Amino acid sequence: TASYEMIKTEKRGDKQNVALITLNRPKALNALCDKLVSELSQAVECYDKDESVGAIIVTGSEKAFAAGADIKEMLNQTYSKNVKEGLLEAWDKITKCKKPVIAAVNGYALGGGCELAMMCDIIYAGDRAKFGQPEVTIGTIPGAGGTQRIARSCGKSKAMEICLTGNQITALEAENMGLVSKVIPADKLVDEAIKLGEKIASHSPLIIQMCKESVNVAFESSLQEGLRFEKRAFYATFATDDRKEGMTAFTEKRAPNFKNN
Ligand code: CO8
Repeated sequence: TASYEMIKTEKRGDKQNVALITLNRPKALNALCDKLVSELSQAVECYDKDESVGAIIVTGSEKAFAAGADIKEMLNQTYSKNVKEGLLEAWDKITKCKKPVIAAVNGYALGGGCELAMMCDIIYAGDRAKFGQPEVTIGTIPGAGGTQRIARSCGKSKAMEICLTGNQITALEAENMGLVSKVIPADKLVDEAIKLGEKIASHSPLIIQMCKESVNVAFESSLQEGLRFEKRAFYATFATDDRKEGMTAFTEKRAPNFKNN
């Protein structure tokens, strides 16, 4: 197993089928420097390939999920270097994961930290979590999806207000606007996220992958195109053993035994 400096990785849950990745750069409130992001995307990629893992959780500390991209690292960056080197390009890798990724957010999720949470499939928030896109306060704008993903999940007015003011919003506000699916007492957050991961992992990983892919199409296409994609994927589940097993188990009044096939 890889050894990491800025993240911790472990398998959790009764069946050890939920991967837990903990961002661990406490001195900088998990600011997402190159090394942290590269370790994170490496861990995600690794668990994506690990057949024993059915869901992946990304979390931080009680104080900070992540306080953004590393401002000190970006300080002397130039436009031409950004273009030539593709500043912070590695971030996108996390969105390529085929398995469900759950963000368990305690404390600050600001700037790139908020964007990282939004790259995940589901966000659970601790009750004292704070979300925001403060880039404008330091003379730049969100660059890892903030302006786009908030607009899509919460609409124009909320996206504009969050991105143009840089104000932080509470976990409850984030839940009310649909950014977060559940708010949980801070000390229970990771356990609840693991339970969610276990629930997801109890289904056929193959079918879960198809389902995740289908939901994601909703953000990238017209309704008609999305519905067409969904229908094709739904039909395709009938080419799997797990679809047969799931429906057979239902009619036989027993639990399904999925084989990931
Ligand atoms: N980058 C680097 N270091 C940071 C960052 C950061 N984003 N955030 C905190 N730190 C460091 C501080 O510098 C400090 O270090 P030191 O002790 O060496 O001075 C340490 O973490 C602790 O921070 P504070 O003392 O500030 O802690 P407080 O509890 O007083 O405040 C805050 C907490 C409110 C979170 C505060 O730290 C803060 O405002 N941080 C910056 C938040 C921010 O502006 N984030 C946005 C950054 S820009 C961005 O994310 C752009 C994303 C673009 C991605 C593009 C991808 C393609």
